[in-house]
Amino acid sequence: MDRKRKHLIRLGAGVAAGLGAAAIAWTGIAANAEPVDTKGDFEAQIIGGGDVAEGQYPWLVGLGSPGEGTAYERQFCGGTVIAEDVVLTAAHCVEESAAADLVVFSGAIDLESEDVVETAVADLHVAEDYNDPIAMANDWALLKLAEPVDVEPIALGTEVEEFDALETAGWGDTGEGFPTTAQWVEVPFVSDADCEAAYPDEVDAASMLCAGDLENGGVDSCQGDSGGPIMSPAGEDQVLVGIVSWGYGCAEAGNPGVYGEVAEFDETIEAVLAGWE
Ligand code: 4AZ
Repeated sequence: MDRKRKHLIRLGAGVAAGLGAAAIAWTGIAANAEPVDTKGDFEAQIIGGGDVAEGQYPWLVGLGSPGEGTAYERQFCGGTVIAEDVVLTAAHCVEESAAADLVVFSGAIDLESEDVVETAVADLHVAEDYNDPIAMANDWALLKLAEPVDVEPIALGTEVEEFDALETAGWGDTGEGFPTTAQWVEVPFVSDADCEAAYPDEVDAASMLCAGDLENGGVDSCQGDSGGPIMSPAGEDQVLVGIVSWGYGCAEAGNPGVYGEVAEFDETIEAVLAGWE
């Protein structure tokens, strides 16, 4: 429970001010705090998933605070390695931070493992149009690392596409607390029209995409997964399609997860990267 409080404080302090829909996301799972169990076989993980295998998503990293304690104790968001010394995360994870307030954890899916590599952040770029035209629009930020990490980067999605299902992963709330080993889950793709119907006036379809089981709930990203990846399905080359951003509760039927849509800002990201070279 301590850990949950820590996350709420950390994220709440950064972003609570006046963000309407988004603020509701940080209240945790469902209002009743019961796991959503519509199929009778619910196993709480990310929400509804399972352990990430070592090497499954090499680019998945944790974002945390520098200082004492294990990576597990300091992690508060996810991130994705998109170049050997660049991590893409959510603007709402870092907008109140300076680079010196941030570290990146790579190299192990278990944040209590001795193999975790901690890397300092040298520079930070928050999307200039974050929260424009509406709250949580363009929810992305880039971290320039103080040194490269030994991690395979993932390519950015460059085309706005429809999918059947996507995969998301992170160390966020499973419904039964925060796991030390990253979790992943397959989430059905939700069309812009269905997402706008779920969250009237709160979806910027240009910079957000949605995923979740609208009918049944049960699978989702959740608090602590923010900033981490949502990816096209495994098999061929995976692509980073989105960034965990917000939602009402987690894994509730009718309330899909909302993600920053990478294909909308991939060119702006490339321009920032070019400026950092
Ligand atoms: C959060 O608070 C959060 N169900 C992340 C994802 C979702 C909700 C909340 C989507 O970081």
